[in-house]
Amino acid sequence: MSLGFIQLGQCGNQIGHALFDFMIQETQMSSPGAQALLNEIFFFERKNKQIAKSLLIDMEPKVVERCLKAEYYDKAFSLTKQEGSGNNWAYGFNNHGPANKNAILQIMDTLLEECGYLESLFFISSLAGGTGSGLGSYILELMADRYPEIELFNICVMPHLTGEVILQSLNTVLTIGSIYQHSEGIILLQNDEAQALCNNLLNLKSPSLNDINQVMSTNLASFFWPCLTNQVYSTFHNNLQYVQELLNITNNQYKLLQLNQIPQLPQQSKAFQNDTWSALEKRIQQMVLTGTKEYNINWHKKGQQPFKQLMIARGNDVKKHQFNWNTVQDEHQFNKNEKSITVVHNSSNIVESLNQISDRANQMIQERAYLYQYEKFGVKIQHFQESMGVVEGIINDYEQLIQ
Ligand SMILES: Nc1nc2c(ncn2[C@@H]2O[C@H](COP(=O)(O)OP(=O)(O)OP(=O)(O)O)[C@@H](O)[C@H]2O)c(=O)[nH]1
Ligand SMILES: [Mg+2]
Repeated sequence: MSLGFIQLGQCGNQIGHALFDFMIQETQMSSPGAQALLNEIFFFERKNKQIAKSLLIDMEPKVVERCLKAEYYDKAFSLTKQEGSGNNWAYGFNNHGPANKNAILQIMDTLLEECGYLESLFFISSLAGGTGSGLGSYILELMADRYPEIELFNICVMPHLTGEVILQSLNTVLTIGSIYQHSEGIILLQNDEAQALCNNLLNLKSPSLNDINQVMSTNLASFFWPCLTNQVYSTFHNNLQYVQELLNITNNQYKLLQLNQIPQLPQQSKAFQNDTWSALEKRIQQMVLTGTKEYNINWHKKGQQPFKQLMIARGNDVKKHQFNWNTVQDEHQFNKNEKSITVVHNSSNIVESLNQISDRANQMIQERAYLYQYEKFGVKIQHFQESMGVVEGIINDYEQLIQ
């Protein structure tokens, strides 16, 4: 098993960096088996050094330079320029894309040569900026065409819905409109949710971007962390077949995935965790069914079964519990939690935030607000209308699932 990443733009690079940092830290508390699997799946070895199978791409140098201070990243797998995309999808896609196409293919070829093969590539970026969203969409298309044998997935950060960047809804619609065709699955992370989680569960009154990234990267790592089936030192096996598992919960029509992990506790409270497996299981299932979070679980609503889901339970005595949903089990106490559960789910409750974004974008398109900034870089009104069509189609498909 071999998984690669492409970290794009400010957000993608910061979250990718936090993810790799977290996984390396977690190895200090894990079995030799998990370490061996982690090294095989996410790193390759060069001269006794572990190097992350990750490309670092941004059109500004600052964030990538900071990432490269970590010893597991290699400068040869990075690409930066001096000018970002100014929160403009069109500039990222139509200018930075073609201008950097050959350089990107070259670093990808070098990565493949060094690590042998990749089963899958995960693109990490925000939906609202210009580089991660626009250049990211361009590279996804390029990879789909050039490396059809690699399964492509996205990890996308949705903007705060209160609106921080004026162009965010337009960029989001253009990105989803573009990547939905080529991506096998899109894991959506929400800035608003991560922030509320910091406020309500981690006692962080005004969380920094770093705190938010910590939450997001830990949640991602709870999916990516290997699960051991075989403890015999020479024959470690991972029973989490990432790509297959994700393909099992998506299809051509339904590709939007959400990630929940419980419990979310401040470090100092972890020693006092006394949840039973059935209590944790009940909580996370109710969260998934009702689209609520650990800090506001709705126990009164019956909720809606997800289209499909994957559950991963980690911790003490996990194999003694009979889970209702099909569950991958691992005895590792992930992130110092005695017990924890992660669910990756494909659910219709995603339409709420999607509707908000699409309404705002629709209004801007109707009023032709800011569209001239995109026209300058080759994205015309028809392109917006097509992307809106894709997004409305997705919303419509998910609404069909609601009973
Ligand atoms: N969670 C999280 N969100 C971020 C981070 N950095 C930026 N964002 C969000 O990402 C969006 C802006 O996108 P960026 O990733 O900064 O943009 P970019 O891809 O670098 O593109 P340009 O700067 O326009 O070239 C906003 O919604 C920010 O809230 C981060 O480190 N973590
Ligand atoms: Mg940027």
